[in-house]
Amino acid sequence: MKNSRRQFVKNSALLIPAVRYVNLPAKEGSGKPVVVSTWDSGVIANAAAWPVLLDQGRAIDAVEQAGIAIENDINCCVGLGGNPDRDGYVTLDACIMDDQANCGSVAFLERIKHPVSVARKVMEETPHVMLVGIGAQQFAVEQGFPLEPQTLSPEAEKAYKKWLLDANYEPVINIERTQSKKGKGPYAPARFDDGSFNHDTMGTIALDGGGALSGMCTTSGMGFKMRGRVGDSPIIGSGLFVDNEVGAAVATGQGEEVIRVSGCHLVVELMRNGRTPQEACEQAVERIIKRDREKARSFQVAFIALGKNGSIGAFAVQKGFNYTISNGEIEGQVVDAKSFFG
Ligand code: SD4
Repeated sequence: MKNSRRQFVKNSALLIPAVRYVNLPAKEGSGKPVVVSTWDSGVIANAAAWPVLLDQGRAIDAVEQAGIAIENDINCCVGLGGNPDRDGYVTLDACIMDDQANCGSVAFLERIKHPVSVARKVMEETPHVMLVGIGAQQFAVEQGFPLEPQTLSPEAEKAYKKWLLDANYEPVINIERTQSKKGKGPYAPARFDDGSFNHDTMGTIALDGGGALSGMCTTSGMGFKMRGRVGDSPIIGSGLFVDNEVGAAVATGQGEEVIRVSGCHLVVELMRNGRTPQEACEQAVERIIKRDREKARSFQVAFIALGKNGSIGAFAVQKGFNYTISNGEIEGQVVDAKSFFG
């Protein structure tokens, strides 16, 4: 019985239609590449993406490089160095989308260093958009990604042990705390002295010289979350959306609040209806706040957006969100976003 089922599954797999990943040449664009990333740690992401664009590379390759760079940074909040869930496991979410609406995503992925690249493989090598959990891990290993040890980075371990002291389940993230910035680089430290995080997501959107837009989002998600919890970051339309006729947007902050309004799709649709990227980000944030203004005082959500013509917008619920721009005139410049409160 078991065997015949296995045979059935095997045969069905053969029936999966050929991969429908589309790879058309990008249309002629403004010729001026732009890359924008969330947060000041976007300096690391942009530094990896910008040379790809300068070299007349594709936006999709640039944003993937941005994700890889930040996932490599063990001191950052994103990737395997990130905070674990409340059971002590690091679980990662990521997605990627190109100018042809090709997209791929992974969620609840464990022990794989580069979820952004696995998401790209889902996009290019399968007929699907999203793989999760053990299935995503199995796919990653089949695609040649090494299975990393299930350990915490020393900083994450410190933070987890501290959290375990009272194990308070307070899923509120991204409210920026003011602490002297002791970071080594030009950007603020991803962790505070007590081991807690500033943020745990990196989103990058880019426009290449050929006029193609692409984006990616990668995260270890909310620190000390419930096991199995997935936020907005790997959900196309919530954490990221790209429409090459209009623009691209990526989100950070309390994922549940972004999902409720399909945040990034909303930003891009507002742009389609004539709003500038700045106005679109502001209106999407206002939509979130309108639902429950009092509750909105206790969480952070922020969007960045990039228009077809290279114009940039950003807006946040709370003060403290910043983002990083590279566009040929400025390279890796960190800008403070405007916010609804404060
Ligand atoms: C999530 N949006 O998992 C992510 C968290 C985040 O900076 O953006 N942190 O909900």
